[in-house]
Amino acid sequence: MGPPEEGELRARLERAGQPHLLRFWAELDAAQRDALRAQLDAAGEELGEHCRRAAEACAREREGPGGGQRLDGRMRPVPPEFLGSACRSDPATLERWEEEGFRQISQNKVAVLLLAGGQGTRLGVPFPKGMYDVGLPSHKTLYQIQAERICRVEQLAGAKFGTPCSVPWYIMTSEFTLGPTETFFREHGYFSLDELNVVMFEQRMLPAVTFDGKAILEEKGKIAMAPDGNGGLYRALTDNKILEDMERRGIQYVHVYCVDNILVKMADPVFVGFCVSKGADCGAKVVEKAYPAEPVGVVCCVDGVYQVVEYSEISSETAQMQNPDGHLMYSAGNICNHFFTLRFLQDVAAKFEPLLKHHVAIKKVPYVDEEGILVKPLKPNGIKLEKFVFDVFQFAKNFVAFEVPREEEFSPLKNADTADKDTPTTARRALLSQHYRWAVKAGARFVNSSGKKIDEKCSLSGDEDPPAVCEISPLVSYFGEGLEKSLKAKVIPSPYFLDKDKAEILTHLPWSC
Ligand code: UD2
Repeated sequence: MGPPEEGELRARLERAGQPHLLRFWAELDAAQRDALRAQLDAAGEELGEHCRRAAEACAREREGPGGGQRLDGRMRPVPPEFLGSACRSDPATLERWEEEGFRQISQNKVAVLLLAGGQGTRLGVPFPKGMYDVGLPSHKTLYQIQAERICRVEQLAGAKFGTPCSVPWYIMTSEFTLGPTETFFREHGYFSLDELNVVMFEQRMLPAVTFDGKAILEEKGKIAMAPDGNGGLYRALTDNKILEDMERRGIQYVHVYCVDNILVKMADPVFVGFCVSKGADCGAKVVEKAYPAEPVGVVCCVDGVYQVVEYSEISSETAQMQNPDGHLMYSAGNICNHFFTLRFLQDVAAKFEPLLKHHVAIKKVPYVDEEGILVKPLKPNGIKLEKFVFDVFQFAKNFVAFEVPREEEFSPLKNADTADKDTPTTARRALLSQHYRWAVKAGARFVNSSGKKIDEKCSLSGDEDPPAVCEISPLVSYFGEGLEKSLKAKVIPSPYFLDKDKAEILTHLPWSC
């Protein structure tokens, strides 16, 4: 069937309450008309319904957090029996979980899935966040760091169980990020990973809508579109037959994570082992929230089912509630690191995805006015509807949460360096502080460029730079393991980059101080 004729298109848009989308039709050339037609065809008969739903959801949202239905009275913290902890468990238990995780990895049953379809508007760069270089000595990007961690965890699991293994890397992109991400990986030779184990796929886009329910034209012949949220994952898994691909490879467990956490532990054996040992179908890593208004969701129970109440949807009174010991009552901060069994993802795709609600994001959306002139609004004017990846927790039969230490596992890159928090500077500092701690623990000592001893500092606050700079390649160490061999009793000139090929050739300076 050919493209709908103009008359039919007009009639369809009239029915959907969106005739303004053809306002500039007469001025468009053939290619522009084709492109607009293609956008309208992709939006299909659901366009009118989508716009109505967006306007209604936005009106509800403006009544207060949680869409006017206050969650406060219905929320409960995660009960302790469903909350494991890497911070409070004894070493033998942690070792048991780690061993279990490595076993599953060595049997090729674990995959990682990166959510990389976001636009990174707050960071303000015109390329995908994964391509960002936070200014480490090596100048590695987030994508490279992640690729190398996968490589290392494969090596560790393989060595432990005496069998080569692989951890496939699924990367969900969007119209904004797919092209540049593909090119970047190709140009970097997939960072030495097997290209066949890196699977990129694309999530859907949805039209941005005005407060009165009209789709927005960002150009005379182009509707403003935005990715459908990281919960768009579940439709994208079906659209792109990703679950079939996982099944073919024998994957049983999937570690889903977001692109911007520089400390993310890909396929973390301890987390995977914990979830598998508990028989969980769904799990979330959490850190203790740093302060009530921190922009992380809170893992909790609402009406008896697990969910994340997003930072934009919790009231400030609830966020500030404290336990008798002075800790925040809702302190299980979501760090967007989730565990799912393949079986659970299959159930979500088959049964539950349509039940996921849309969340409203109110944004500044550039548009062309009635004269066709581009306007960049100073105030929010548009609604984007998004699904959230964690909204499937409610369908889990056995949900668990796992608390990890923030300084080892969470430092997200959200904002440009003009902000105070979650910036390139704070991400770089978090990684270099972690590597400094590892190096000192392994027995290294540091000198500055004039050979003068740098005094050791073991407890570093998140706001300060480590006294010496020592970046350690993920290809050398994944979580601080195995460094004694290279670093014990060595004197390292700061700044230093411990790379795979340099692991054995450190300086042996005598103490000169
Ligand atoms: C996310 C969590 C929040 C908290 C925080 C910690 C969600 C919905 N919120 O908030 O609870 O844990 O992270 O850092 O998970 N993405 C897509 N497609 C989209 C939109 C986003 O793939 O359509 C990806 C994005 O590329 C990123 C991740 O999802 O990797 C999180 O997105 P975000 O940075 O917009 O989420 P944020 O910081 O508001």
